[in-house]
Amino acid sequence: MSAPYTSGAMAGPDVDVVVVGAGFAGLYMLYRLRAFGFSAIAIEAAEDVGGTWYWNRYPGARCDVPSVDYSYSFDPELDEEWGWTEKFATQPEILAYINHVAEKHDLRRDIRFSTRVEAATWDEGANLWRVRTDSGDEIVCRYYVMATGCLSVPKAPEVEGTAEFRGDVYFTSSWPREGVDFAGKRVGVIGTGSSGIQAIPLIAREAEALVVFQRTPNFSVPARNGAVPDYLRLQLETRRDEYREEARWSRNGSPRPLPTLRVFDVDEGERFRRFEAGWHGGELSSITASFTDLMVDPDANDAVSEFLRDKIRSIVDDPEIAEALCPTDYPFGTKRPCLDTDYYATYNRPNVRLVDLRKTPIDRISERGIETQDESIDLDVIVFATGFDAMTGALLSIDLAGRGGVRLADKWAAGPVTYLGLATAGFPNLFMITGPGSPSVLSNMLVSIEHHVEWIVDCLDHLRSNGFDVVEATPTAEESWGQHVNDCADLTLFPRAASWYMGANVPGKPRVILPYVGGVGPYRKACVEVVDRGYLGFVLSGGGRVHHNDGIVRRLQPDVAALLEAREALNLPDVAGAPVEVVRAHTAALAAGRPPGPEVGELVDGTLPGPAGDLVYRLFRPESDGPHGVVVYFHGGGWVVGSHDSDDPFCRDLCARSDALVVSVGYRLAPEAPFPAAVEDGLAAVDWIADHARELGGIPGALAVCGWSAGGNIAAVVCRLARDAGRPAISGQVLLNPVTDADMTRVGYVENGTGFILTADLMRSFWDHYAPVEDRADPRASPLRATDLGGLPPALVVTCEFDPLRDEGAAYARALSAAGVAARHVDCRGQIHTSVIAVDVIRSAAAVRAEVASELRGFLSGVPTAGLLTSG
Ligand code: N01
Repeated sequence: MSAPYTSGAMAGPDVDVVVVGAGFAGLYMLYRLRAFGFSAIAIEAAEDVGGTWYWNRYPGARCDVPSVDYSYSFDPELDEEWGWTEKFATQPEILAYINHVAEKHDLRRDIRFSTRVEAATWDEGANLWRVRTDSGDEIVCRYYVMATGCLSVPKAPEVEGTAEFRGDVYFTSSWPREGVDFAGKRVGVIGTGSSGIQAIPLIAREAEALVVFQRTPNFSVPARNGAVPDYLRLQLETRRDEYREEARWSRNGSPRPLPTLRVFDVDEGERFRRFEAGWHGGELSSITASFTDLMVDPDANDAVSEFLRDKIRSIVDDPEIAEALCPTDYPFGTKRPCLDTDYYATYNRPNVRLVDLRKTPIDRISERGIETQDESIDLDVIVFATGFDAMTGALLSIDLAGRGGVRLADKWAAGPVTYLGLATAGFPNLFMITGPGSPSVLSNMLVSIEHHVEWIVDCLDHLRSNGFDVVEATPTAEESWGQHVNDCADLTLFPRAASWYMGANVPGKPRVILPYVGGVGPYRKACVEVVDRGYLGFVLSGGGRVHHNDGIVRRLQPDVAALLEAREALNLPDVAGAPVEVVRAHTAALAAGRPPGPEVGELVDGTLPGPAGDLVYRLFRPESDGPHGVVVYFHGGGWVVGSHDSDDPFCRDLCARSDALVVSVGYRLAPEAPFPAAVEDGLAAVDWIADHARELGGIPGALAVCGWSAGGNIAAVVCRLARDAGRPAISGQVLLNPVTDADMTRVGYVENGTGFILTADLMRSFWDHYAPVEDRADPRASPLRATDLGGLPPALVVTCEFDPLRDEGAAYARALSAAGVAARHVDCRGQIHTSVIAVDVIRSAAAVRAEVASELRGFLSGVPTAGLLTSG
């Protein structure tokens, strides 16, 4: 071990870095620290290396990520000298591999085995960590790294009476080294997660009788284990470096082709064929990645869940047992699915019995066995496969005190708060490997471990070379990262399950999403960006200097970011300033591929008289019986592009959600029909629709207007014109990202003028087509310039954070309020100009779509919820 480096602190540390844990993470951490000239000690509770693979020795224990992927990539020689005997290696083989690595790199000499870290305290005066072990030692270090694993602290079994049982009790999470002989024994297994599902078939083969106590059935797919298949072996043999690099940027840490189709893009036959291929694929990703939307769309998930339930029914002979084994109360994939060998078929054995704890819960364990509400089951052995206090258990099992003596357990009382899953504010120089808020358990752990180790050591190296010795995440950075982690999860079905991913398996544990669901590649990109932007979100200090680089690395909603990235990859032409035909053709081409939006009761196209000829409209009728309130809708497109059907998906969505008749009006477009043609058409349309409400199926008098972008401008202006004309009566206005002013110098334009689809240049060209400069101050063009906004219908104004029009929309909401109009303003965090209308593309805007619909319902029923000027 080299001597600790110091940068002027008074009393030096014993060692640069203390690493807790000597599993895959701790070992690589030691190796890497040494390679960079840092002194380090690893402290490990077990007698030897291996971490989770040291303890989890139960029969059937294997990794269910192919071992070719679930192996270190940092040392290319390892791939040459170590040959995996199976696609999914057994626990002994994985442990042998870990031992091989420890020996090859002489890592044991810096590990204190059979020692447990009990507490660690940040010494603010010295800028050092004081780490206390169960042997009474204190080790003083500059940096402190928790390589403690995500699934290393078993959760309490929560079954009364275990101590009274006269037979043997085992936990899959800490299996005896010498193994267990089940021959001639009556065995009970509690738990059917990955551990149970791996152990049950093997115990069944040995035991005289096996009773499985199942609380929640799990989805499992055949592992089809065997020799390492060519498709994996050849990757390492022929293109190792590329393959390893692809893993680092992949979705889950194992590079596989990504799907492009959604479940309902294909017919039933093709759907079945793809699910079937997934079932036979022999990897979890074969099924989870059979379509793009399994983890986001409940209907898509239902389809695969039912397919898998049918598989269970086809394997298990007894229909009642099969049904009990079928998961029904959570979406597939939201509780960790398993790969198995003969799991379901095991229930066809005469010596195996399933007890469904949902029907007959366990009362207690007695000296003879397990007592359920219905019976006493005599047993010789009880195996607990009941899982772990995942992701936070190990971190909180150590008494950690940071700045000001604040305890990590107190800081995390409502759930873990981290920056990138690597650091947490108030705990300087503390790093977590694969901590909560990083992809960790949703990824191939080896890829995530290597990523974190390398990031941390690079960070320490950066500090050292720049004369710093303290690094700490800022509260803003970690709060916004937490927001991003939740935003990602909220786009998926994960929050719907009572899973350990959500902390739900441990009584009293806060229910929050623990891993980052946004994917390994996108996560790595964020980490790279943080470094490239000068350790954004961190304070670096030392040698009398402080580098305070507060900031937020991910502000866009994840689906918005993905959309923008996809557009960038398409290298679309910039149409700002192009001839209108080009802009129209471009817009129509982009619209052609979008999802259609929900089903509605009926679509009717018609015409209505406008001031200069007929105007085309499209009516969207709800499925429910009418008559309905009426919403007159004005499409967007800068007064230049679009038509009565150009916002079809949004109109359908609005109709379905609000249960209102939506009439989308095609008004005249500029430059052929410049200002004020569009607003004149708008007023005429509203007037005609109000007069013909009954024929259209509407409720006379129940009429609101809604418009997006330039359509929002028309809706706003029409309300004023109607007020002045004394007709028609409009009961509410919903203005979505409205154009309200020709002034393009507001901050929104400066901040969001490029890169977010609607650009400042495009908006400028729209204004140039629509209205000559001298007309733009006219309140019929710029309603914000009106001095008489009183007496207008109640309003909901929606703006988006990354929209050039954001500030003029907000200003209009304020102006309405100031004029005494009941106006509510909702600003959508992380959204762009097109988000609200991008139905089924920007799912994160579904909440605001629901809010719009609910506001319209209120307007139409005469009970507006508008009243306060608020930001949401
Ligand atoms: O634990 P689990 P695990 N009474 O939490 C049940 C990884 N891993 O050790 O769902 C009755 O998944 C509990 O029921 P419920 C992998 O990431 C990987 O199996 O809470 N039952 C559940 O059925 C995995 O997800 C590999 O209702 C009780 C089971 O016990 C993670 O580790 C292998 C109960 C616990 O399942 C954890 O897996 C093994 C009670 N009081 C593990 N308490 C591979 O790579 C809990 N249960 C293959």
